[in-house]
Amino acid sequence: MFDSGVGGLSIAQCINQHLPNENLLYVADTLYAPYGEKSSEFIQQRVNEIAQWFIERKAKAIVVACNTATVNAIDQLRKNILIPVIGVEPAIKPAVNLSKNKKVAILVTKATAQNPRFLALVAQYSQNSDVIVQPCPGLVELIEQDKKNASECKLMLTGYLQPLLEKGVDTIVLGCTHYPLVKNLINEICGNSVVIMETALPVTEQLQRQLALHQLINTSNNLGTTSFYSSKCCATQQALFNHIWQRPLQLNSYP
Ligand code: DGN
Repeated sequence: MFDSGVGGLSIAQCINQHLPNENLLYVADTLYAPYGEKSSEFIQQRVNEIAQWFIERKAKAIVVACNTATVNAIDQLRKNILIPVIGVEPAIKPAVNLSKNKKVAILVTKATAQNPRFLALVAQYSQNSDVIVQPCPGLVELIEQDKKNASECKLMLTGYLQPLLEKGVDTIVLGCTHYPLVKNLINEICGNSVVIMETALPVTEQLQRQLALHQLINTSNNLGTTSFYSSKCCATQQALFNHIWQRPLQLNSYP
């Protein structure tokens, strides 16, 4: 599985919990982060390169643990490789179903907000509901700099969330895998009356279904390993990974 940075770790934790026997390889493409500010062509090139690296390591499935990479590159990736590819898609449908006043917001990166595939998905659910797309430029960068508890992060998030609260939004979808890492802050700003929706569990369940369908589930009782890689492997990255994973790990250099 991979992300442009540490965002996908929010999904890795869930996969580890539900599929503890599988071996996970996690790549953070931090050297090229944030993907949210890059062109579609550039993202596709990065995704192809990382997928190739996984295939060389005999991966049996790939999780694109990044909304930006999913909307920009998953279709071409699925055409090019034979193993199952699981992407992340914001939980708009469950959010619209859950919302009492049918006012839903989706927090995304700039690249996702401009992507036609994503906008088509939004349009699909906008008929009977008010679905507001809120890009959050700068937020991924702060999380990557380990500043999720800093006052500037709260200030930035308040700036993005306040207008949504004023519009009466009662359900917010986290449409970027980095954003669950600041979920506590989002909850604090929005209060208990707003429901926050993540995608880690649906992605994990989809991976589980795909592995079962292709008879790829590891049925041994041995606990799997998780290996972490970054295209910008350095002491700061190591500290960031340790902080988010909440226990010491060994960060390796990608490729
Ligand atoms: N974690 C990525 C996502 O889900 O879109 C965001 C990455 C980025 O590079 N902006």
